[in-house]
Amino acid sequence: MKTKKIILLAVVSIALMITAQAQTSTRVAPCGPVPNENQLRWQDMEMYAFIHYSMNTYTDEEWGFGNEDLKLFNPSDLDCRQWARVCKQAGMKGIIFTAKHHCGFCMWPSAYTEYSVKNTPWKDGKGDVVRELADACREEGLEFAVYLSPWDRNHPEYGRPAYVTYFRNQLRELLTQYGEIFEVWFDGANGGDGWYGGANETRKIDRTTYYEWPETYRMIRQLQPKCLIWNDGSDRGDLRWVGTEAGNVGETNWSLLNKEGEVTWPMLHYGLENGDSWVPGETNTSIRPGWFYHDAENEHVKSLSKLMETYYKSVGRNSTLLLNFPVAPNGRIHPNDSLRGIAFKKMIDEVFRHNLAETAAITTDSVYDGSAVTTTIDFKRPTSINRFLAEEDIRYGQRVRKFSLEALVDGQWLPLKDELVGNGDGLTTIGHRRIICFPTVKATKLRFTVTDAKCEPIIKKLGVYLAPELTADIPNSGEKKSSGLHIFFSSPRQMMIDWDQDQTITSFRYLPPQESNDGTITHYTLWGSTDWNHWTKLASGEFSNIVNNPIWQTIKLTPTKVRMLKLDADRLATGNRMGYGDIEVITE
Ligand code: FUL
Repeated sequence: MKTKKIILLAVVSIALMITAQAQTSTRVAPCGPVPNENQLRWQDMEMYAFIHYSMNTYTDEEWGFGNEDLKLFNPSDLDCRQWARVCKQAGMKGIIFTAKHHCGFCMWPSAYTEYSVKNTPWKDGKGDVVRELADACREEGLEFAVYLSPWDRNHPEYGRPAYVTYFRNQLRELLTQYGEIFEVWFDGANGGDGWYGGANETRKIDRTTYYEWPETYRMIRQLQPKCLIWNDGSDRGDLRWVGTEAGNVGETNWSLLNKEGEVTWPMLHYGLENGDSWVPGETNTSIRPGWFYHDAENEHVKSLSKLMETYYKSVGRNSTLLLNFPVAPNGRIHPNDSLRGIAFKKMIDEVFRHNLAETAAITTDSVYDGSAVTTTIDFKRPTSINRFLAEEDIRYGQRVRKFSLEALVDGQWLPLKDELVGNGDGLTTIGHRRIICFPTVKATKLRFTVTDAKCEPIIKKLGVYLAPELTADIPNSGEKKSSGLHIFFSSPRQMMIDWDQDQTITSFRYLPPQESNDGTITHYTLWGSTDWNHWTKLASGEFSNIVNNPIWQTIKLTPTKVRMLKLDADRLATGNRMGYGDIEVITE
């Protein structure tokens, strides 16, 4: 009999298709290029934040010209701890900060230029945003990293050799004065024109030679041996851009490139199946349309469903997700962004909380015969599922080229495909993690077959999940009392409100939906918090007679200081999703 039963103790982190030879990990031979220690650690971070904050925040621009007035930088309420807390709550493991963007303005008091925070009114020139953020990250247990733009539209010497020395001097400051740096980000953008110390002209550089990267790389390796280099210009770094800022890498995503030679767009987006070097893709995108904050985008923060799609198309495709949170002119992350980020993390946790494969019976072909190996997950009874997850042990290389997925529904095997992929079934490559989304099926069994691999596959984890339906985005609340509140639904039965500053609240008022009873809350619990971590129950009870008489309901409270509120709909009149006509919060 070809199929042999293997009992899996816990599917989470169990190597499934390992032959006798592979079972002693020390004897497993790598298959092609493999990640180094730094790349392995980085891949496990999975999600980390970008923070874009600079002069552009005050000029409402995406790229500064390099002559922006230093007086513009004077935030009233700059709070790096708030940034770090928000990022942590949003599931980010670290922060990459724009220490210097293309305008050349330095967010730290560099000794090599006058164009920095030291000549601004903020803290009378005594401030250092890089220091404050590095400290805040450490307090929150986050890693810290810097974006240092090679293109500098302020510097008079840009385009000439003296600037390259200046750039390295700045990098040395950042790598020696702010503790451990997990990544350096060297943006390749260069529009040519700039202020350049008053020359106000166009300067062209040869991006393959001008910055003399090999010398800079040597310095980074020496000063910060654990630091990863991201560089989308010329010399290959440790990581690669995925060729788009939209938030997706190719569904086929090899973590390989060639050491030498040109990197074309398809190579960035899909990697190179037979590349000679391990250069994994990092997917970078912003939580709102721009990288920098613009008032006009406050209602265009990405929806929860868009963020989840981004997660599946980055972390779920063997990449990491670098998600940008812009800082507003007051020096804080806007509540619309923080609410969405936090709801995003909550949703990821919810989707992956219950691995249905853990309680299923799993059988697998005991030996890879060179062509295919099948694992069958038997749920024993019809079970609703819509997500499949597989992880290779990438320490031994990225091996799987192609697989198939079939569900046994009503006695028939149905082929499944990745619904987020337009062309083909999307069942190609696995790498660190591959997540396949498909419409909910009620399956008794699921069959996962590796149909093509470079070497014997080493799968270290399998998961099957039922993701909840996503909530609708914030309805436009028009002229209602709630229109001034930052409201977000973090689940169909939970509403969150964030003020981003302490409020002493005395009552909470709820108007049920006026058109029907659908979504009307009959029983509630109201929670308050000042830090997203600790929630205090403020009240719970029923909205009496709300179905027959759908009028404003008032919850009276002893005056309490909160920054955010959470309203749980413990029971609804009808329907599965809480609704409201209006909300009002009375503060002191
Ligand atoms: C781009 C830059 O030009 C943008 O301003 C932003 O920093 C983004 C992350 O990279 O290439």
